[in-house]
Amino acid sequence: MSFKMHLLTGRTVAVILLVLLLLGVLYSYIWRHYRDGIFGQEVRPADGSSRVDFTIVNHWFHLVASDYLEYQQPSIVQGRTDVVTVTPWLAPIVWEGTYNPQLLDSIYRPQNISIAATVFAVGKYTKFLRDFLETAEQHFFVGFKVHVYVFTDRPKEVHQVKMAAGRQLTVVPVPGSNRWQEISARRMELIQTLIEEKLQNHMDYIFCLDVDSKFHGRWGTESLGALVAVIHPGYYKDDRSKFPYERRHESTAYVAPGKGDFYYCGGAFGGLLQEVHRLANTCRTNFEADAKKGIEAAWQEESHLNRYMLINKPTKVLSPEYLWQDFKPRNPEVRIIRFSGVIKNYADIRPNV
Ligand code: 5GW
Ligand code: MN
Repeated sequence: MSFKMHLLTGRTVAVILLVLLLLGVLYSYIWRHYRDGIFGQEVRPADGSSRVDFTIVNHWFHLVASDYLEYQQPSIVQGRTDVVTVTPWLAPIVWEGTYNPQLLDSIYRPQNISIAATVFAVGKYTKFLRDFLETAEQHFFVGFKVHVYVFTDRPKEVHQVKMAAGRQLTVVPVPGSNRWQEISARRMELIQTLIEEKLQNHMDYIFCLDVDSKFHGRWGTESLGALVAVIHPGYYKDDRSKFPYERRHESTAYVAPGKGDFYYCGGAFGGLLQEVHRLANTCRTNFEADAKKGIEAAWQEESHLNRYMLINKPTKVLSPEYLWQDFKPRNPEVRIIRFSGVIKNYADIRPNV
């Protein structure tokens, strides 16, 4: 009896020791990551001095500027007065003249950030790819690591575009469809799975863009944020009662009268991977819940996006400079058009539904 007890105790002690050892390994592993993530990794000057210049932390919380860059003094009393440059929840609204591109690039370049972009070209929409891709080379995060993902049912029609070093393109084959509802619903789902299966741990930011558009001016580091939305060019001077939100209670995209900040466009949004993943997942779930009840929101995923952004406030808002429409004359407060939807012949490109 006592011998048996002794044996049991011995084995128990061994198990406890093993568990403690495993916990120790786990603890030090977690702690190392936690410490680097929270307190950062100290970076000392190359001259061997003991001075700590800065610490690399989770990059989106900490902006490190170069000591050597000279730039114009920012003013605290003068700036643009013809437009609003901050939301009531204190997110910047990005307009030309509110930021210094050289300063921003010098902050983000050492962080070696990478940006994914998704674009869908299903059916005849492949004809927009060439201009989209070529102008992206000229204006979209020039000098940064960019990975463009083209989702298409016609991979053979993807134009070979010469891309600069550090930039690449991946074609993802998807089934074709004649129903816009299906293409639209799948967009969010494909973005979600792309983040889960391909981008997690490889990319920092993602932007999801319409293909029927071209870049005309810089779209760069000034657009970075956790959750980024673009103001729709068609409604930015309108009263919220005129916004084309989904107005039926039965829809999960419903926005009540008297609510709403801005009307955002479905043709461009982005942010940190984690944030866009959450957005895509939420919009897709709601889209599917609506579909089960036979409801299609007024402007499909754009309606769901607007509902999402009403509750989950974007941390950065891009002005209509970031998605204009070619058929619209440029308004004076829009000093530069950076990205714009081309004029399209609907009968020519859209499937007959
Ligand atoms: C769009 C409308 C009706 C039927 C089909 C489509 C469609 C959209 C399509 O056949 N193929 C396709 O790739 N799309 C993708 O969805 C494109 O990336 C397109 O830019 C995006 C949104 O559709 P748009 O650009 O026609 O919508 P608007 O509101 O910008 O005119
Ligand atoms: Mn479009």
